[in-house]
Amino acid sequence: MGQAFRKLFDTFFGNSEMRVVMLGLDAAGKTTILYKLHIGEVLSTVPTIGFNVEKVQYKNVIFTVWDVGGQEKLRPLWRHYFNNTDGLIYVVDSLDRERIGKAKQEFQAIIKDPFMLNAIILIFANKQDMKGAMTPMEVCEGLGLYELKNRKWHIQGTCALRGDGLYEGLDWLASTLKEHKAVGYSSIGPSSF
Ligand SMILES: Nc1nc2c(ncn2[C@@H]2O[C@H](COP(=O)(O)OP(=O)(O)O)[C@@H](O)[C@H]2O)c(=O)[nH]1
Ligand SMILES: [Mg+2]
Repeated sequence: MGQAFRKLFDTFFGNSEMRVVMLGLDAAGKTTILYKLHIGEVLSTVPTIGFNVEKVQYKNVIFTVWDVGGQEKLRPLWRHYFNNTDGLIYVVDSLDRERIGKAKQEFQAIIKDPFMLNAIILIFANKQDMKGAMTPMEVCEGLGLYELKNRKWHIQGTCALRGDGLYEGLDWLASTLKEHKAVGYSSIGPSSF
């Protein structure tokens, strides 16, 4: 599977730097996804600012990953990582109906951040292998995606353990980012906020 991802990244990302941030509540499946991609060594660090950040880089594509939720005072510090984000991947544990409200609250705060206004949004409705999991459509409703205006987003059901859906989701992300770059989307952003 790693080879397939590398080929995808080579095809779409070329040599321009791409920054992708992957977020979600703890236990959503982010670390599992990062390892499943097999695109490089996952570096895990706890910067002095106090939250665990995982990072993997494949050529010019940089993924940074951390848990959100329950640490409002840390939010301003995220900006350091949001800056110049091209793509946001938001991972949801589709089995966790109890915390879908919390997942929504965090998601809405993230995408409204001025530094995130340019980012296209890929949602992984993860753990689709589990009986009783919310469907991608239910996750869509749970996060309030239908209310989003002027944002490019896409939802993909996944099973990170098996790798199902990951390629399809990243394929959308990569091809949409390429389109965006081609039309110079960066004219809308924090400066006009
Ligand atoms: N059944 C199932 N379990 C998963 C899936 N993805 C992740 N997990 C499990 O969920 C737990 C949390 O995953 P992890 O990647 O550590 O979540 P993170 O906190 O978002 O990084 C682990 O026990 C994983 O094995 C999935 O698609 N299906
Ligand atoms: Mg993790």
